[in-house]
Amino acid sequence: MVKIHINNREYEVPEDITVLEAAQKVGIQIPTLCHHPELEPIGACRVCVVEIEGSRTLQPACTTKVVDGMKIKTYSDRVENAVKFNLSLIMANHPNDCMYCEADARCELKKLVHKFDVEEIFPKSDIPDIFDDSSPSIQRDLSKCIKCQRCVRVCSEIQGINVYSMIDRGYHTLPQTAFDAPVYETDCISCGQCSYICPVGAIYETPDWKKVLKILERKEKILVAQTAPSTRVAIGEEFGMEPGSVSTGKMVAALRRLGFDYVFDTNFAADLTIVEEGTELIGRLKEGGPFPMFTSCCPGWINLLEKLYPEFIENVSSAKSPQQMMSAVIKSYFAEKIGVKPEDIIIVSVMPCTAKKDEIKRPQQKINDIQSTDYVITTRELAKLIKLKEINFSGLPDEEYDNPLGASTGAAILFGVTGGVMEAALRTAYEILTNEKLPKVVFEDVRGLDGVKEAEVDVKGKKIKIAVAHGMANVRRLLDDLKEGKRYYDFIEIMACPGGCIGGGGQPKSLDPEILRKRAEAIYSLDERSTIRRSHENPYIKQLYEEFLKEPNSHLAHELLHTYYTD
Ligand code: HC0
Ligand code: SF4
Repeated sequence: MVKIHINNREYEVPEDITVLEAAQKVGIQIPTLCHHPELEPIGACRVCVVEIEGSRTLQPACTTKVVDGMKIKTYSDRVENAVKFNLSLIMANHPNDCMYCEADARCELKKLVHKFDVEEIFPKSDIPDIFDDSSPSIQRDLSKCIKCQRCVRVCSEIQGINVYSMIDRGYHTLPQTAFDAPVYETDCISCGQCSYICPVGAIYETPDWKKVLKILERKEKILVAQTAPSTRVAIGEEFGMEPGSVSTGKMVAALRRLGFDYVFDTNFAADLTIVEEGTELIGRLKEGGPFPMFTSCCPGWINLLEKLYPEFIENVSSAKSPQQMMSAVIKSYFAEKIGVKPEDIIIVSVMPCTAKKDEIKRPQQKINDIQSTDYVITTRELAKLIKLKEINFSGLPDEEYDNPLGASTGAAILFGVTGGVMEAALRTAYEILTNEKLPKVVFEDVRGLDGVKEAEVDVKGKKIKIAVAHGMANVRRLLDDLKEGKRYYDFIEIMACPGGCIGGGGQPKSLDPEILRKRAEAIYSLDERSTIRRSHENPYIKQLYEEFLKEPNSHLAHELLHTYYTD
């Protein structure tokens, strides 16, 4: 520990942390822009400058380490003037079109400009005119870019993809793709982490909320919504609720107020996925491979597979993702039940993920030439629609999903967090393989936020080696080891985003370093509170097989619920 003074008060803080971290620990806020708790600090924006006794110049708090006896001032006329000056330099290259900006009230620059009452000292200059709408998942409007480099860093440090680098120097510098290629033509996997971390409106999810608003207002067809597992533990943050709050019932009520005729739960299809994918795993265990078998539900991972690791294509489960299984079931089984044609139904899914916008366009997932899911909006986009329609989210009653596609188990909710698909699959596979009840449903080894987790599961004497990886940089290290024969597993779960879907690129933005842990805890509490915790025990899944699909991996199940990948 070291003793330091901040604003004339003495504090004891751990050594080897930065001035910014020390200030945050003792409850003193220092403004930041380029800083993000998940990324290496670079001190680029100079908005976090502080006075340090003995130093002639102001120092960036994010890159300056504390030393014993250090005397720091986070607030003084000199600091305030410097922050204002640095913000007005940023404003000189930034348009004032906030009315049209996708960043909305989430814009970190706007908040600081208001807070510091920044005036425009410099005339506007050099605002680049680069707009990229090549991707179904993300759009880039570089006129808004403030050169914080968060997108560059998250794509390389956390995702290991390296789509962007800073091109040109000084005020002309911009995060660009190699040869200025449209982002969709690069190695981009559509994970949207760059849109999640962008402090302004320079990168954002492709705004499908506009199309959804139109179809809600026209109301020409039967409108069906489905909501992904992890949306319910995050959407409340958009309405000022504590991180980790569970708002399932309010989200369902809000979707009804918006005008959806039916609100179904993607969790139902997560249970269905477990039955289909678990059957596939059992088949491979009996027939001897191919191993490792990989999960297939994360579309960011499938993009990585097809673009950069095609040698593993035959290892990936053929099961479609729950989103796509759900829409296939809605436009077949459910359409039949209510006596309408599939083309009379519009399905909007609410996902924490931008890659899901890309997934629905996969040509091999069309059924009878019809796209299964019509639109995907992110958790952030749903919140925007709720705000636009002036629905009082926190005041809504808790409502239930519609049935038969609204009921799910504790296993299904686990899909929203890293390790959850594995845990859910093991609960079912173990019981089918052994014909015995699992002694304990919780698999601690696959829980937690470590980048790669591994375990050995004993299924009546047969040892199954499993691994779980999330955050693409971790995933790539694992895949590279597999390629070189350094590791062996039977079954591997992969999620592109840090933490799994709870950390998806379309989730509410947060600078809270604990955010993933809080959302994960909410997911585990939902599993604990469930009366049924094994996917194959979901009574509506049993009914779906009895009435329609007949049995897992049946011919019809293959037609509707399975797919293939291409390189
Ligand atoms: Fe996920 Fe999913 S769990 S990918 O993270 O499998 O997006 O939450 O909806 O499809 O169920 C995202 C979340 C889903 C799907 C499910 C899977
Ligand atoms: Fe990189 Fe993901 Fe952004 Fe694509 S969407 S540029 S892979 S962070």
